[in-house]
Amino acid sequence: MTDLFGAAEPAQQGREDLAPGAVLLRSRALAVAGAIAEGIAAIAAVSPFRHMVTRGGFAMSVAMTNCGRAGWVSDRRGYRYQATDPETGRPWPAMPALFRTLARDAAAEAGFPGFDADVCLINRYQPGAKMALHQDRDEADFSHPIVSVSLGLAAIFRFGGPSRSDPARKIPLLHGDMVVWGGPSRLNFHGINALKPGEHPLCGTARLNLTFRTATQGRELPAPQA
Ligand code: MD6
Ligand code: FE
Repeated sequence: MTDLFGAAEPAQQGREDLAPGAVLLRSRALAVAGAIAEGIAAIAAVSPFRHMVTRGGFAMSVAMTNCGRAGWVSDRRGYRYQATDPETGRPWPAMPALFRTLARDAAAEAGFPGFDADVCLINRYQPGAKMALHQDRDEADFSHPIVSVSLGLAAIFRFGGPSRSDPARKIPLLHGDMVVWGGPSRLNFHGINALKPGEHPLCGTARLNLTFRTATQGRELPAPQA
């Protein structure tokens, strides 16, 4: 971004506590944003972005893929983690070492040492795409946090409490921002407002979001169904 005089505007840095256990790390992933985008492109070349359907049969506006030991999937049978990509019938692409290390280091900074992600869900938003208020509760063990990375266009993140009706804060998530949340905030409701159109030098018309989870530890994955 440039100001009136053409000088580069420094990206915001630093740490903000959003709630007990929930920490916003501004620009934490900025230095490796290009490498992450390359990693996503390589993953999507194997397991392409797709619009999954909900149990009710509606296509989600956000396009998704995964990497890691398992992937989050949704279809008419509901939500779950699955070791294979239902589109390809093959295992999800491996999680790049850079992804795992970034998630582990950010989690440690936020007060969750030893975070070892086995799943990375990758969300791609185009203008108008949104994520309804939800809880992340398909993981095996809520003692682990979730770590998120945002790239590309900015979006408004709504962060509420443990009940759907709790008031939600609105927080803009910008290119390179990370959020770590766990502990008392682990099951808080959250969502993303409809993406506004724009153009980003690295990501074009899109916003990308990665969420790292320890989803499968200590649990057998359901056998893939035909
Ligand atoms: C998004 N993120 O930012 C959607 N969930 O596009 C999430 O739903 C999310 O950012 C759990 C923890 C962090 C997140
Ligand atoms: Fe979520």
